[in-house]
Amino acid sequence: MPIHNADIAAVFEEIADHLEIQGANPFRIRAYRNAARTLGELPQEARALLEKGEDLTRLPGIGDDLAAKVREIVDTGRCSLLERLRRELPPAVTGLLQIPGLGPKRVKALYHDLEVQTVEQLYRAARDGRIRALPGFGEKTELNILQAVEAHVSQTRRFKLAVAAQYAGTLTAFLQAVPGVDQVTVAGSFRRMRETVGDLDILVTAAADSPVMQHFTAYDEVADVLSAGSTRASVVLKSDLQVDLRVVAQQAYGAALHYFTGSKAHNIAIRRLAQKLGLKINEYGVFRGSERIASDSEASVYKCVGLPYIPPELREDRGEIEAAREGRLPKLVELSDLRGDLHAHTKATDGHDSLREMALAVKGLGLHYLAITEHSRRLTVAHGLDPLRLTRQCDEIDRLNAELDGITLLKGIEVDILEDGSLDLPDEVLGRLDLVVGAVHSQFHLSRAKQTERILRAMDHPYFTLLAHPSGRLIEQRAPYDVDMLRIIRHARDRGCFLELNAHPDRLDLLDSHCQMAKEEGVLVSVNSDAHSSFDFANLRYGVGQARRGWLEKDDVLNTRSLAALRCLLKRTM
Ligand code: DGT
Ligand code: CA
Ligand code: CA
Repeated sequence: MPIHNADIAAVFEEIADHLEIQGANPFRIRAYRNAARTLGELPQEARALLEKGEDLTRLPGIGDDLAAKVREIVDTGRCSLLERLRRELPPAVTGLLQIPGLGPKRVKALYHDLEVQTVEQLYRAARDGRIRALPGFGEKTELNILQAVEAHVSQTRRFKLAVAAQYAGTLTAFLQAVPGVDQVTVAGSFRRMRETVGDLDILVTAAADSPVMQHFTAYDEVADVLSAGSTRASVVLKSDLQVDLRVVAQQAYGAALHYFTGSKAHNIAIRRLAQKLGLKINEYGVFRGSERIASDSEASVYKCVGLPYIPPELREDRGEIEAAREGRLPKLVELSDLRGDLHAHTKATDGHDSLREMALAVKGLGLHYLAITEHSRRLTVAHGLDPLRLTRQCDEIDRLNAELDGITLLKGIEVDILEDGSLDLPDEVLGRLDLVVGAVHSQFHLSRAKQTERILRAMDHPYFTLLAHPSGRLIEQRAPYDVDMLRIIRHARDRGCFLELNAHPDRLDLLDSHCQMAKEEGVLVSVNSDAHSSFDFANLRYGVGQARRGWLEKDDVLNTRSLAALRCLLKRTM
């Protein structure tokens, strides 16, 4: 069974949970959590890196011991440390840590004193009033636990796009190899590049006698078969990700692809259009009476309702149908339009690779420039730069630029925006750089008025160029901070600044709706990797996906500009 990064990350998280309940050394616990994060965020499969003979200790937070564990998991599908820990404490117990309000101490007490091992047992113990009697719990805690469990079970899990992409990649390759299979396409929210997906919807065209269904339900990673017929099946993978499979005839491929790509709201709007024209539309085709007038391609389906082809990322019933009808559909930006990247870190701070390694990685992708933007001194956890270390890095960049061909490093900084809107480094230091990326890394809970004012004041600095991850949200982890994004975008326009669309799969920030807002206000957006290692540039494709969902065209994106044009734009006009 192929091991994915998310599987390895899950092993490390579970080890950390066990250690936490045991009360182990906090540094050791953190090492596992960090390693889980590194693997979870890694765009390339660790399995593939090992096959290529890459040294995993080059990854952030992975030392010899953890690299050996990764190899053990990839090679054997098992981890002996985790198996030992599971013998000491049943694995479901660590799952209790997922319940808000339950830390390791409480989980340990619940297990030892009440023999609570699962969420269901926890629920019963709370309902029966057995928890309040435990030392350090009480009636109020018991009630909180009861409510937290109820909220927890009703929550449906969604997967980040980049994580789903790993499962989709191996599964589609597997299906593609089944005899008689022709096309394999992942449709649904995945194809629309939504930041998270609820499940995968896979469409297959195959010869009538192809054993694709049998192969699908017998796939190694399947944990549970929910349903299986001759043309459709649903399974749940061991990762908990559900996959719906549809097998269709080649001549109905376009209609089926359109139907299963969605969104549902878009489909309903298209169907309404068809009805007005006296047509019927479903997953098998477009029909006039009993005659099928279109079905083989998506374009043929759109043509029947008088529309040009609409790219999947736009299909959310957010004005794309009107735009298509009026010939105003955007020509969406593509990954190959990017000329450079304006946000990256090196091992001078919390990155993992050297300036040279980062430059060569970017050059290898066909990009022409890369801005090095380390954290500033305030961010001590990231070992942020003070003026002296920044100056030294600038000298090193000059030396490298003189030496390297075909790639230019730009001098930048990701400077902290302090609570009053001042910047974490003096103007004369910032003035020597090619660009200044400003970021909020603290005080996320200010009022809307204060948070907005803070960012506006930061943009007033003469050298401020680009606002990093403008909403501050972390997908499914941290809500955006409360700001008036329209005011920020308008201020950026007035001050000649730009907004970042951070391509990190946990961020994808600017949000798609704000991309549209920036475009309408005439503010350019920079799709940046925020790379902390040379592997991370692969995330740019998710940033471009989000930009496309935000209707952005090549001209709306700052880093599609040539280096010369970029330099002009970075020179503040005021
Ligand atoms: P997800 O999985 O929650 O991230 O979102 P989707 O969009 O992938 O939704 P899903 O998996 O429930 O269904 C896949 C596609 O199938 C959906 O985008 C459109 C189509 N579809 C599902 N249910 C309906 C329906 O009731 N009517 C129509 N017209 N289309 C539907
Ligand atoms: Ca889906
Ligand atoms: Ca589905």
